[in-house]
Amino acid sequence: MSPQVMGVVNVTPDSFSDGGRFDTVEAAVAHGRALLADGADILDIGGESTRPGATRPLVAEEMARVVPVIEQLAAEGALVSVDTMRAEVAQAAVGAGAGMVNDVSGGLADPDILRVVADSGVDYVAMHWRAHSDRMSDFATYDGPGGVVAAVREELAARVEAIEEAGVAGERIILDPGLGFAKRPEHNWELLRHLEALESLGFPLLVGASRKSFLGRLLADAEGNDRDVDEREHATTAVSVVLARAGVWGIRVHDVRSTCDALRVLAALDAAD
Ligand code: PMM
Repeated sequence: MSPQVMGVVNVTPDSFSDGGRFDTVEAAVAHGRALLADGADILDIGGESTRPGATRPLVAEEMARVVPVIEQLAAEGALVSVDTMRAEVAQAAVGAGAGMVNDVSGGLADPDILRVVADSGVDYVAMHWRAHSDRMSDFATYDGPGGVVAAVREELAARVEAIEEAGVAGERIILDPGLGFAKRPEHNWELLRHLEALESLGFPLLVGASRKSFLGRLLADAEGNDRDVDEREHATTAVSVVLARAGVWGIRVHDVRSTCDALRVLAALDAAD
């Protein structure tokens, strides 16, 4: 099966890849519609930037950014996910029509979010996470046996236990390795190379590599300057092909069209068997 494509709508002034571009309700809604037209299956609406070093918005600020956008797009029939670590924001988002909570902290930042998810019965993305963005680079150490792959697997398994204990049904859980979150470039590559180790946990996998710094590093120029965030799209599409071939459930991207095109190439190839 072709993976679900999750299109990103960051309603933030400061996200690393698209900060400030869609920070009014009108602009964010228009962007969401454009992503749907490009083939997105899910729209992921976020009001907090998690770029390395980012500081956190106030709860009220985050809520004011995402709720009107979710309300509008959900009313138009879109499957909407809210990208938040906060229970209060998740609650308001679900009230506004979100059918999925995408929590980059997997319930660690605000454990009450699990109760909101359990009570509302929506889908829940639990990403691998160790610390907030202003400190996460201090936690990018994976020295145990099996390195980053074993550590991420084990830490996600522990989150699944806590999430289920909080009353969230197993069939609602989606796991995400959290590329770039407390991870250096080599950690991201290792995870991408060994997704089967995470798939063996028995849950659908969502992966977000789109425009991330490890791609900027990969494509650095001769002087060692990372490739600009706006010029990482071809590499992002290449990763989408890798992810689809690895059998992931979902791919989180900013440019939906290029990934959907790549998935259509793969589907045509498979149909020629
Ligand atoms: N990455 C970002 C934000 N939210 N959510 C999930 N589930 N997985 C990710 O990899 C992820 C995420 C990074 O920020 P961006 O929206 O600016 O790319």
